[in-house]
Amino acid sequence: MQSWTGHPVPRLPGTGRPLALYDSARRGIHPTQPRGTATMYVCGITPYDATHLGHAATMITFDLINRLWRDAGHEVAYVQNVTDIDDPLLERAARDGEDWVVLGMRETALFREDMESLRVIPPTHYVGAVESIPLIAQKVTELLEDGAAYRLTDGTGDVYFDLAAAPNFGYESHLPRAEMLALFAERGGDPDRVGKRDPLDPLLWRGAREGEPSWDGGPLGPGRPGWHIECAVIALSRLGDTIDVQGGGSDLLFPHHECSAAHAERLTGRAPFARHYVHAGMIGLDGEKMSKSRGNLVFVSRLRGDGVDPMAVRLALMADHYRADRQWTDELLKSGQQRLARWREAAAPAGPSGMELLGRVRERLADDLDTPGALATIDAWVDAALAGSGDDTDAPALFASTVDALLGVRL
Ligand code: 5CA
Ligand code: ZN
Repeated sequence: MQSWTGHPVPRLPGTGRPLALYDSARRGIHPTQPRGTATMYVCGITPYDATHLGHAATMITFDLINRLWRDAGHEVAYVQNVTDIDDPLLERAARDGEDWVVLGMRETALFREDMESLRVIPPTHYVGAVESIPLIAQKVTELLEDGAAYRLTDGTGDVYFDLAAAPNFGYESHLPRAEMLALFAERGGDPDRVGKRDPLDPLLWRGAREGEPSWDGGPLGPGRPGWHIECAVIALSRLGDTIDVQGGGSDLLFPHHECSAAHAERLTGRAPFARHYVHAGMIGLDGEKMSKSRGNLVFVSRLRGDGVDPMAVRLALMADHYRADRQWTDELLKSGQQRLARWREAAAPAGPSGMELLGRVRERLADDLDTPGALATIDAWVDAALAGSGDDTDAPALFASTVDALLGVRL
C-alpha cells in the first residue's frame, strides 16, 4: 500500500544519550538498544471513519521515537498496517449502504493527508491486511501443521490459536485472567464461542460466510484473517523475528498485542517478539475515551478544514506525557496555538546558547519522551530570547531545526 509523503528532517550537531522507553512487559523504563537499523511496528487504523485526535496522538508518539532514533544516527525500519478488512469496516459500510472497499480507500487517503499535514514521518512500509492475506494464510497453515492451532468442527472453517502453545501468555499485559476475559469480550474476542479449547483462544482465520468478502486460503479454505495474526505476520515479514518496538494505543495492550506477540513467538520460536512494548495513553473528549463506537470524535481533517495549523495540534497533543490518558479540550488547542505563535516570534537575531538548548531537549525526550519537560525547556529559551538575553547568533536557527527534527514542529 502506498504511504504518504515525508518532509526532510534537519540533521542536528552531536548526539544525546540513547532513548529510554517504558516497556509494558517489564513494567519499567529501559534504554532502547537497536542493533544498527532500529525496527518498529505500529498498529495503524481500521479505515471506517476519519482520523481523530486519538489516532493523531498515538501516531505522533511513535513519530517521536522515529525522530529520536534517527537523531542518534540509526536507520529506522518502520512498519505500520491498515486493517482494511475487519468486522467494523463491513458493519459501517452496510449501515451506510456503501462499498466497504471504497470506504476503506477514502478513509485511508484522508489519514495519509492528515499524517502529512502533521509532519509524521511516513513508515518505510505501509501494509494493508488485504494485500497480506496470502502470507497470513500461509502462516496460519503453518500454525495448524505445527499443532499450535485447531479448526472448529462446526463446519464454519474457523481456525483458532491454541493458547496452550503459548506458555508465557500474559507476560506483556500482566492481567489477571478475569480481566483478560472481560477485555477479550469487549475488544472483538468471542470467549463464549462453542467448541473453543480455551475461551481466550484468538481467531486466526474466519471461514467464508454468506454475504461477506472472502479470499482463497489454500488448505484453510476460503475466508479472511483474524486481527492479531494480521499484525504479527506483517511485522515479521518486513522487520524480522525480533523487533525493537511494538507499539499502539493502550487499548491494544490486551488482547491485541499480547496475542500478536504469542503468534509471532510461536511462528519464529523466539521470544520476546519485541524488546519494548510501548503503549500511548487514550485521548478522550468530555470525560470519555475518543472512539468511533462512542462517536465522540474530533477529526484532524475537521480542524484543518477550520483553518487550524496542524503544528498547533501537534504541540497541543505533546503538551502532556504520551502515556497519560488525557482529554482534548478547546483550551488545550488554544494553548498549542499560543505556544506556536510565541515560538515563531522567537526567530530573533540572537538568544541563549542553542547547543545547550539542544542538549536539554534531547535529554528530556530520551527520558521516555518527556515532552512536557522538553516543551518547558524550549519555552524558557524562547522567553529569554524574546527578552533579549543571550548573544548566540546561531541559536535561533538551531532552535528552529531542533524543534523541527526532534518534535516535528515546523516553525
Ligand atoms: N487497526 C487496529 C490496529 S491493528 C486499530 O486499533 N485501529 S484504530 O483505528 O482503532 O486505531 C488506530 C491506532 O490509534 C491504534 O494504535 C489505536 O491504539 C490508536 N487509538 C485509537 N483510539 C485512540 C484514542 N482515543 N487515543 C489514543 N490512541 C487511540
Ligand atoms: Zn495491530
